Amino acid sequence: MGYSCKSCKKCMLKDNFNITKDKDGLVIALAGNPNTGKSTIFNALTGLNQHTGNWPGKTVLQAQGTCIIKGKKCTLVDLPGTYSLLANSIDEVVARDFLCFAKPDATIVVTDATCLERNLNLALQVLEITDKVVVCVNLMDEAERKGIKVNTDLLAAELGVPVIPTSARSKQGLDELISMVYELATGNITSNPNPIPYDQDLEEAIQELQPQIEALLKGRLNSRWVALRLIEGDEELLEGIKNYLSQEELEEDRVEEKCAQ
Ligand SMILES: Nc1nc2c(ncn2[C@@H]2O[C@H](COP(=O)(O)OP(=O)(O)O)[C@@H](O)[C@H]2O)c(=O)[nH]1
Ligand SMILES: [Mg+2]
Repeated sequence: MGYSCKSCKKCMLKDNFNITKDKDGLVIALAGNPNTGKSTIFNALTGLNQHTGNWPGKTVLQAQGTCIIKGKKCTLVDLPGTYSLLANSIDEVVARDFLCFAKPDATIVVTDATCLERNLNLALQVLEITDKVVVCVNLMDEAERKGIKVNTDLLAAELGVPVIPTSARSKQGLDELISMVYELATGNITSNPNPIPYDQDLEEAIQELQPQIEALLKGRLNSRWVALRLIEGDEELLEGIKNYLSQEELEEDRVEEKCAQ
């Protein structure tokens, strides 16, 4: 058994999520509704460099793989397909916990161009957790066949994050997708998601809770999103905070250099 520190990202990913990452590598998550083409994109990008197993302690299939983007080794994680991140099912808990606690360097939300409205529900939920998101509008070939036009520039402006159209089965748009993911993951470009406004009562409750949450979590999770979950009475999230954020991590900044691995 090698030495494992609690506070470095590499050990955190290995111990809690069974994800292997190079010290200078990037971690990219793929989220999306079922049947949007997540696995097609994952396979196209990772080829044979992938392996499957289970998420630690869960009977949910885990797929991770690696690829090189602009010379950097990237670990891609194909999250379970979900319609929401409200922890209604074990799949949703797995996807939510990974986005929230593993903090991937970027997340691709794969959507279906033929039924974008339904898919944007999940995209908006991911955007409440992290701003490092590229929305991939996949199945553009199917949309075209059905006479559906998607204005991806307008969608990007509305969401405040990059939007890339793809037809993953024929690998169209995948170069643009990974290029954008790389720029976002390395901080060369920044996104600016527009916060979703709620009713006045809810906004007032959020304003009251958010500063207290921020003082406790010190930016480790999006405090507006945590406030919303607490108002909702999400016990699962409190469990997750207890499980994944060690006291040490809550009290001091992560010191990656300390880790001997
Ligand atoms: N026409 C078309 N089919 C696609 C595209 N991307 C994926 N598919 C197909 O859609 C189905 C679901 O894809 P899959 O990658 O398994 O979706 P997942 O459930 O999100 O992982 C498969 O039959 C794919 O071949 C695309 O861009 N165009
Ligand atoms: Mg799949």
